[in-house]
Amino acid sequence: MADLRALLIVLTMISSASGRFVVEKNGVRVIRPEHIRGRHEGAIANFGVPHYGGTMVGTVMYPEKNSTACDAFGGTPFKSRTRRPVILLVDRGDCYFALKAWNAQRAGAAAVLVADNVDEPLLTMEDPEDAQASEYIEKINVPSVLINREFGETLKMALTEGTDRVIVKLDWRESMPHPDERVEYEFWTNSNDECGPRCDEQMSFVKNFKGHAQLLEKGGFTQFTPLYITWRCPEAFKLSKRCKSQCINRGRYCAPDPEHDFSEGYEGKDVVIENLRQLCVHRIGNATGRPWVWWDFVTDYHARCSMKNKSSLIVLIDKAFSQMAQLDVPGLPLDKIDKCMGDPEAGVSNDVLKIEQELQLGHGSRGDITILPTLVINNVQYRGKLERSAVLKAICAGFKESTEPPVCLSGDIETNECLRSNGGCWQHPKLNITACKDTFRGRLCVCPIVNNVPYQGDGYTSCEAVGPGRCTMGNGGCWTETREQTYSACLDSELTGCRCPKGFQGDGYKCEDIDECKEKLACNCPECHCKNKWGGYDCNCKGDLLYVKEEDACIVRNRLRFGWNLAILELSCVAGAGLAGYIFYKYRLRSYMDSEIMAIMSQYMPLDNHANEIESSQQHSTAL
Ligand SMILES: *[C@@H]1O[C@H](CO)[C@@H](O)[C@H](O)[C@H]1NC(C)=O
Ligand SMILES: *[C@@H]1O[C@H](CO)[C@@H](O)[C@H](O)[C@H]1NC(C)=O
Ligand SMILES: *[C@@H]1O[C@H](CO)[C@@H](O)[C@H](O)[C@H]1NC(C)=O
Ligand SMILES: CC(=O)N[C@H]1CO[C@H](CO)[C@@H](O)[C@@H]1O
Repeated sequence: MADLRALLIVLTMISSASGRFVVEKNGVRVIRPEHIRGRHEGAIANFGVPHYGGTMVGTVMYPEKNSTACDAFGGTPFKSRTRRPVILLVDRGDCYFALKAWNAQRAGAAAVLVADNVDEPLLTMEDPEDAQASEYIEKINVPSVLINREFGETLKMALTEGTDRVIVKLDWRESMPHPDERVEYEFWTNSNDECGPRCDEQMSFVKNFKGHAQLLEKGGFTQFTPLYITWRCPEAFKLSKRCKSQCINRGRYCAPDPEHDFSEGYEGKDVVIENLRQLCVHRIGNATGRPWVWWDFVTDYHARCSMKNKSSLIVLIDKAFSQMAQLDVPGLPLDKIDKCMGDPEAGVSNDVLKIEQELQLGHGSRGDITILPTLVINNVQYRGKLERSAVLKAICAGFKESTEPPVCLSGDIETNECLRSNGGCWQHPKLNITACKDTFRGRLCVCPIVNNVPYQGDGYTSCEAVGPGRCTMGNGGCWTETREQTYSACLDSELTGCRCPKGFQGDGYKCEDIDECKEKLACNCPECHCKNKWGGYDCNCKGDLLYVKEEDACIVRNRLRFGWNLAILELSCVAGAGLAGYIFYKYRLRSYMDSEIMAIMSQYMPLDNHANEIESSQQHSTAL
């Protein structure tokens, strides 16, 4: 990105002489092999997309040839056998850092580790200011991390030993502070839009991010502040032509001439004035409870009068501004904005710009602002490309967990990592079911729950439906086949696993018909004739014999008929005996009852004729 220190034309920066620059870091933890386990640090590159708030576990690979990754590898030679993402380790040197990342990404890497080639503290890998490079820089989507030489050597050593895979976990969860439910962020920018690819990138970011920024601001989720860098004219040059053309308020607030040519087009002081105007729009908007008008104003301003149009004049800008203010940002009090801007020719300091210059100096963990544009989120400088979804991801990572606004959980900032080789995650071979989950914290490989049926597994190489209903989900991953009949290796009565049904053999994921005849499992008798069929067998007996499956033998049909007769005879005997028993029982019961009743009756009356008395007593009791 534009190094402001290099752009100086007599102007001096407000920052301290050393230009305290903070190297933003992420964790790199070695998980395997055992003997080099441990936590290290890496410096986040200022290109690509760091997975702020997330982690990535991957297999480390190191190119055998061209280990500096300065030449395209050709094809995608780096594929992990385990489907885990590949983290490509490359050496520093010979070409731009960004080119290494680009070559690695094209070769199939999901992240890049650049090993330093000298012993020194970690530094931030910048993208080059190079028209050719800008073509691929914007296409870099993988995160890049610089690690120190010693750690690089350790990894390479472990790789050459080759006994175990080298697995590391890149961790950006602590790279972005996330203390509470509001994110404060600042955008250090410049109204100058004539600095080549950098300015184009900046402008397209503002345009593309506007929607999200306003949504977050209106919902009270964020507090956004645009900030503008200004320079100071050294005392000795205050009256020089250079300072007069680049500064306002008598050398107090300056900006380098956009074309580096004082006789042509825009002058530095035009840039400062436009910066001031944009600042005042934010200040006044903020004071009236609508800080988001800044986004409208800046995009409108850019659409209507680009500094690229050399024939535009300040007058035109002013005109466009008033039009804009009336049409698109209704109610923005112009007089207040004029008052805020003050008189650029005055020999006194401007309240707004004075504060800006003070803020330019680093405070706390943030460090000085020395590159433009710079985004500062929760007082930490953002690293990575200035692109809508990458930035939104970083902002979302700045919320205390589970307080993220809905926009962070929407598909809008999905990393789309699942679109590329399914993010290295498990995928159902037939159904549209995947373990890849896109989130703003990066893609996760987690076994899904589909139609209330949970899948279990490592998410990378395997997921299996478990529990009731699992057989409805692609037959629980088990074998099934239909010919004349359907057979399945998924049993609803079991919560996991597959088992080949009777008549088949295999592991349950693949089942094959058992040839019962050949294996001599059935139909073994000398008179038997065996014929295998899918899922079973047919067995016939020679001549008039009949096959009895239970006994696996052939028997004479007559014997069977005789058997039947015997059975019928037996049955009728049993039935006859039963009937006789019943009659006998009935008779006994009746006589017993009669004698009982008579015994009771005789206690109340003298009985002459037993039979008659019973009859009358029965009538009597009926009448009662
Ligand atoms: C914007 O307004 C809020 C409160 O309304 C205030 O805390 C904040 O400092 C203001 N920002 C600027 C840049 O003036
Ligand atoms: C540049 O500004 C002039 C004057 O307003 C205008 O006529 C012209 O269309 C502009 N050109 C571009 C490319 O915007
Ligand atoms: C697969 O499922 C996802 C969501 O569940 C859906 O968006 C996508 O269109 C499906 N793809 C196919 C090929 O059915
Ligand atoms: C810079 C460099 O070493 N390039 C080499 C990359 O690998 C190919 C062969 O695979 C060589 O031909 C290049 O010289």
